[in-house]
Amino acid sequence: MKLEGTLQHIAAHFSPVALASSLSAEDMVITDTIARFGLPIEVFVLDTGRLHADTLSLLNEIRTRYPIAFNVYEPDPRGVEQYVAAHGRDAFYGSVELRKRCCELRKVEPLRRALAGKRAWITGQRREHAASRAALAESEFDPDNGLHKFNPLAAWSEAEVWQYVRTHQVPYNRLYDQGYRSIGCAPCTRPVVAGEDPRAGRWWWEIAEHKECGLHPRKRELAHAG
Ligand code: ADX
Ligand code: SF4
Repeated sequence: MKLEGTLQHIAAHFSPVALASSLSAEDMVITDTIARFGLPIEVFVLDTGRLHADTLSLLNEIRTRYPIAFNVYEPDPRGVEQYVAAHGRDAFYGSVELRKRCCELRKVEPLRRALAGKRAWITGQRREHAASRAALAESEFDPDNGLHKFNPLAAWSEAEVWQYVRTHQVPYNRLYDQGYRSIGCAPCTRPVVAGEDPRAGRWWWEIAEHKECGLHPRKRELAHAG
């Protein structure tokens, strides 16, 4: 089924439903389809307070380009204040535990607020992104947040994403032109070199098996955390 058909089906059967957008090229493809077909799917962005300036300027750009509401969720300022006072703003470089606490504070808790009252959510994850996503389903139940989760681009290749971006002249994050292939928070993302996994630039100082932020926990990771 074409992307618009899949999204139409999701909107018809799982409303209220929302797209979680990190403004990645994948999320922009889904956003563009939602806007072109006028689909009743909300789009929200988790502004962690540590996003790149290019990501924030893309958010401004798409607000004028697309006639849809972009809801922005921010972390609880008191939680951030406490973390920074106790550990330092960039304490995530110090240990996996402090990195996960930062992600919990700046992404996972705001995600819970964004998903409150929803029947389903949509992400731009793809199987090719990383080994931890190789078995990603297009439709799954998200037991952590207690609702359905759709990954409509699960089977798409990177080339297909960029083909769509070019065909529909979709605005994209300029960091991709500088060698980034997966974009998260500024201090935790760097460009990758040819032959590296697309997400190798995320939390590059950690070993691969820790590299999920908690928005999309995998069984292997849950077992690890236990
Ligand atoms: S993650 O490890 O940060 O979750 P990635 O950057 O590969 O992974 O993003 C995968 C999907 O998670 C995105 O397509 C989007 O649906 C969601 N996502 C990630 N970061 C954000 C964010 N800051 N705001 C909203 N959604 C996000
Ligand atoms: Fe914090 Fe880095 Fe996680 Fe962003 S990606 S929430 S800065 S640890």
